[in-house]
Amino acid sequence: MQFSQDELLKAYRTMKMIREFEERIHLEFATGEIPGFVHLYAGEEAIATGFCMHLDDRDKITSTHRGHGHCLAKGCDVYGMMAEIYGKKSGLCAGKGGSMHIADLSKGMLGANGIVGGGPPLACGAALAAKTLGTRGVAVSFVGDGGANQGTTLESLNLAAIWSLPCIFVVENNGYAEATSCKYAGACHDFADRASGFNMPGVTVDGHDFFAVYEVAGEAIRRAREGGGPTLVECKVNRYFGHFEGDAQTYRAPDEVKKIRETRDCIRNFARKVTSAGVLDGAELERIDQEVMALIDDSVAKSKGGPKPVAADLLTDVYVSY
Ligand SMILES: Cc1ncc(C[n+]2csc(CCOP(=O)(O)OP(=O)(O)O)c2C)c(N)n1
Ligand SMILES: [Mg+2]
Repeated sequence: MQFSQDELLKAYRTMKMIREFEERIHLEFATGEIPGFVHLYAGEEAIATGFCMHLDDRDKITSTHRGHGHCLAKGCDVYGMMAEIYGKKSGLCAGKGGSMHIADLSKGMLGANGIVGGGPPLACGAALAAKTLGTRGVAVSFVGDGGANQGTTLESLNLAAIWSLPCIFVVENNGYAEATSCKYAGACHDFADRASGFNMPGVTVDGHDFFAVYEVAGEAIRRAREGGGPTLVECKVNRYFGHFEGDAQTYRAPDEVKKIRETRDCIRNFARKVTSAGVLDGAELERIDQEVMALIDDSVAKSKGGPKPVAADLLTDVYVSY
């Protein structure tokens, strides 16, 4: 294995943090205490983790409406995120954004995004800035299969190619855009095939396999940093929960998710691989599980008890001065 123990522990911790964060929000949302809409990333953890492990604070990411996993993997604070989702003043956006608008520019997290296909043009801008300033930074744009069919994404692929931008487009193809199958909605079923139309490399990877994602991500990010231009990566994956919390999911076979959880789960397969190779032992992973659960418990308790923004906060953070 090419990984140090610390790297493996970091990968496991990040995936576990995302999973438990989402499982907990699934339970808490049902109580009615969380305002607004929530879209959960559970099942797709290996993608955000495999990409963001190659990035640092000078690198930027853009996200989607299903953004919690991207935020956590890019280093956003768990307490700030949880409070934001609860609409509380201590949230990363002072409780004024909620689940779909979590951002932390200090971490290079340019924002979850309620506009499907809204991220790729922002990533082109971030990549153009990095190229112009010579920072060797890159921009990674996560986009869904539905978002990949938006004109904004196709225009961004073209722009990134003609300007040879350090930009990586990551299509998280979870098979559905809301309730619509991507087989129904798309003329082309393998998004990576589109890359040749934009004269850039296109790669397909199993989005449940952390090790495979990490390798593909590393190659694309290295190429971008070295001035080799953009890459389109398609990750085939499945989401464990509905499109949004409350979705009855009548468009899915009843045991569709159960089978995937049993056989293709990214965290379970990661744990099996590293323990059977003898590089980590089960006790180390259990210690991380407990640490993650304690952090999430505490962040939920603090978020529930925290103050909400007041009316006077309404007109702050509206304009930015440079
Ligand atoms: C421009 C725009 N059109 C439509 C919507 C409504 N909408 C929200 S999520 C979604 C589906 C997105 O599917 P996909 O990109 O595959 O992401 P996933 O939910 O599967 O992660 C749609 C159509 C929107 N938010 N923005
Ligand atoms: Mg989708």
